[in-house]
Amino acid sequence: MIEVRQNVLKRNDVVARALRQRFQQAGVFVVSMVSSPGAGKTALLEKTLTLLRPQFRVAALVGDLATENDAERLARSQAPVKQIITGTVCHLEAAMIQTALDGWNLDQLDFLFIENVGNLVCPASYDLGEDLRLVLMSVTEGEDKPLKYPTIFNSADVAVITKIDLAAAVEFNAAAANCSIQAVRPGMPVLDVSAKSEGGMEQFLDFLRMRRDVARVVATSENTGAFAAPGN
Ligand SMILES: Nc1nc2c(ncn2[C@@H]2O[C@H](COP(=O)(O)OP(=O)(O)OP(=O)(O)O)[C@@H](O)[C@H]2O)c(=O)[nH]1
Ligand SMILES: [Mg+2]
Repeated sequence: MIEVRQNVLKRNDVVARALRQRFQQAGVFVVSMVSSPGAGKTALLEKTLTLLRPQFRVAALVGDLATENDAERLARSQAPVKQIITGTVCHLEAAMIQTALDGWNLDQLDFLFIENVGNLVCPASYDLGEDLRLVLMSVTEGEDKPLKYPTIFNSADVAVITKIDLAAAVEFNAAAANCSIQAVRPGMPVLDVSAKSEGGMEQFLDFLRMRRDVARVVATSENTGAFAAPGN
């Protein structure tokens, strides 16, 4: 049983590595989102696609066990969107991303977003070739979630606290949440957003733009020894 699982993960890593190389060659910055069901991935992503679209070429893949609901919501942003239906599988795998990208020209994209299946356990083990993994945690879930699900927080680069418009109503303790995050992953950047009120959205988008700029500079210097100018 352990051997089978190790083989599956190894196979996933091989595909993820090939994807990462492909993304880098195409110059597309790939951001994935993981969280518990209902933490606000689709709401944040719809807002993000809508606000980035005037300046950047954006697209999204979204995974769910069933329904095209999220793809339909994201398509309201006018960005290209594809739903990945996983059936009984509780996470996305690199091979699913590879298949879903069939027919898409990555050279034509600046940002590709991947919304994972809502689950705080399974997605942690599967690299999708992304540049940046965001773990979302809504103010209604309780401040101790990072302590209870450390692996997913450890697999992510940034923690995003969502639904901050509800923080006062649920007596959310931001200091305690930050303590839980830092206990599991010291130094992890934490951003606060509300897709509803748009509080924190500008800082969130600035962060994404800045990380894309940094990735481009690093990629260019690795490839040529020269530096790319930051910006669009
Ligand atoms: N008040 C408030 N509600 C929000 C916010 N973001 C999302 N919601 C609500 O939370 C619920 C779940 O949001 P979704 O965006 O569907 O969450 P999700 O993480 O994509 O859910 P799954 O894909 O099912 O895992 C919906 O009723 C949203 O309207 C927010 O910033 N503030
Ligand atoms: Mg969703």
